[in-house]
Amino acid sequence: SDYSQEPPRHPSLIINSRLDTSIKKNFFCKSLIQEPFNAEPSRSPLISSSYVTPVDLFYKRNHGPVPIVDDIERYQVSICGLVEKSMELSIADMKKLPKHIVTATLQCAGNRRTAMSKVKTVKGVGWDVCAIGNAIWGGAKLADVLELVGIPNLASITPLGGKHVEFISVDKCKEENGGPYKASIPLIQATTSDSEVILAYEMNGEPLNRDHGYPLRVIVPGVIGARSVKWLDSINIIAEECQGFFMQKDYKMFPPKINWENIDWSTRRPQMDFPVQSVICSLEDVTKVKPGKITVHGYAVSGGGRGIERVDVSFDSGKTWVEASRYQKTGIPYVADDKCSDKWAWVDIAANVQPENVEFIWNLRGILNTSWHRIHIHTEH
Ligand code: MTE
Ligand code: MO
Repeated sequence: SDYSQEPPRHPSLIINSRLDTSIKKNFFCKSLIQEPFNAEPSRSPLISSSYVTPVDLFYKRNHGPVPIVDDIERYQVSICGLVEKSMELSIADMKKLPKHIVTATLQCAGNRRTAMSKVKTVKGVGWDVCAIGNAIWGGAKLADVLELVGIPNLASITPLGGKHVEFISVDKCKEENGGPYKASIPLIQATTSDSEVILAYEMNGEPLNRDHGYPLRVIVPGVIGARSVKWLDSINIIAEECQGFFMQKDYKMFPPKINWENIDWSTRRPQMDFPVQSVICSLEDVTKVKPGKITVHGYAVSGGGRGIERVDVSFDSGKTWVEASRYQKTGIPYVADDKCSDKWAWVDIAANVQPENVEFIWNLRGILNTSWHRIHIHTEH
């Protein structure tokens, strides 16, 4: 694996390396870094810059070197497997299909893993609370692309529990023994008339950049980031879900009693939708303030297209609560049928509650830490 041609990145990003932090300092020169680039913005800039996360500040989660697709004229995505006739589509072909724009939050399942690790060590890249971002994605609807290969855009007649759409990437990663990163979603999720799964070539109105999947990536709104495959190489229609590492041997939610000795991966299904999440971003874990009023800001988001109903904040460890007010910036695009397109974005409408303590949801891979976000505020006199 070659990390000598990684793209430039914003200097304010916090790099979450698998390396020990003491070693990390010596790896300042980027060409010396020999591992996947994983980085997140710091808390305040994430929420204060904009409702839409700027591309530069958007977290980056890679499992290998960022691939170089430099001959865009020759780049093609093949659509094969259980289809009437396989096809190859170029970016120009994708752009001939109606452009669908969706504002969607992408969140890594490992967001807030560092805090979970403090209960008991978990395996995985450590993340603070900013492995999440909200972008305006533009591209072709996967349903429209699948129609071209004879898959009807009529989910009502597709039997449940059926086929999957597998996304295979250009990049190579260690976990797949040097093979490509891949994942799948149920075919029915891609073909319902209201499906907003897209093959995106734009992020915030600009062509995707290399870190985020240039020239083409999948966006599966409401689902953990791991299923939104970047640098798409091919789409494969398969009878059952993808057997790749990240579907079968990773991103699954186990109860706290499961450890590396007794784990049986086949007993759980791959994690898809994200549960309800909210985080305070305007303050660090320990903050000193002057006596008086204090305003806290943060984000709230839920998966599966469920929005946020209410965000409560407590200043006495959960004895009493005040309801937070919600706001969102203007300028968010609306979809054709006049329905606000922010159901996949943060600051929405949902109904489940977050678990009180991280201990209850501790799991060996350290995924889905959606526990109450607690910070310590000390008053200085
Ligand atoms: N796609 C490919 N091809 N390779 C990857 O390493 N990482 C996944 C997903 N898609 C990954 C990928 C994970 S775990 C996440 S959280 C998101 O991409 C991160 O997307 P971002 O880097 O654009 O924020
Ligand atoms: Mo992720």
